[in-house]
Amino acid sequence: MGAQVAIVMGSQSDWPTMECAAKVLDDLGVAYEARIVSAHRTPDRMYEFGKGAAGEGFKVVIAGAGGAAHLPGMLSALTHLPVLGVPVQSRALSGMDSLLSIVQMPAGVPTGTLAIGEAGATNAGLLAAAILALGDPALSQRLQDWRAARTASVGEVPQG
Ligand code: RP5
Repeated sequence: MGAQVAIVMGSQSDWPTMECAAKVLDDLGVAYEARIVSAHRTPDRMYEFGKGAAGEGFKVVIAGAGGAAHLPGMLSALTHLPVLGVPVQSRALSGMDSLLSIVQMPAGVPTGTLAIGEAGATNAGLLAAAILALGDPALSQRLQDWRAARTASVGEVPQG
C-alpha cells in the first residue's frame, strides 16, 4: 500500500517543524510522503497536488505554512480529503499570522487547525493517525499503546 498521509509545506524552511509530524508517523508505523508545495511560489504544483491527492491514494493531508499561510486553506478548497493545517512559526509575528491565516476559513471549506509550531506538527501527525485508525484496528492499537506509554512516562513526584 502506498503512503496514506501527505505532509506538504510551503518551503524547505518549514521542514524542521513539519518533521515533527513525520517523526510521530514513523513512531506509529504510518507511511507518509513529504513534499514542498508553495501556494505562492509554486501555485501550479499546489493545484496539481490538491486535485490529484485523493487519486494518488492519500487519505489525509497535513499542510504546514508560515506567514500568509494560504496553503492549507487552498488545499482544502482543492480536495475533499481532510486537511490538517500547521501554522509554522514566522519570524515577524511569531506564527500568529500563520495561525490566523489558517484558522479563519469560511464556512464550507474546513481546515483543521493545530497549534503554532512543533506541537502543532506533532499533533497533526497524531490526528492523522487517529483518522486512519478508524478503519485500521492494528493502527488503533499502536496509537493506544503510544498514548499509554506517554501516560506511563509521567512521574508523580518532580525529580532533581
Ligand atoms: C511560507 O513562507 C512558507 O511556508 C514559510 O513558512 C515562509 C518563509 O519561507 P522561506 O522564505 O523561508 O522560503 O510560504
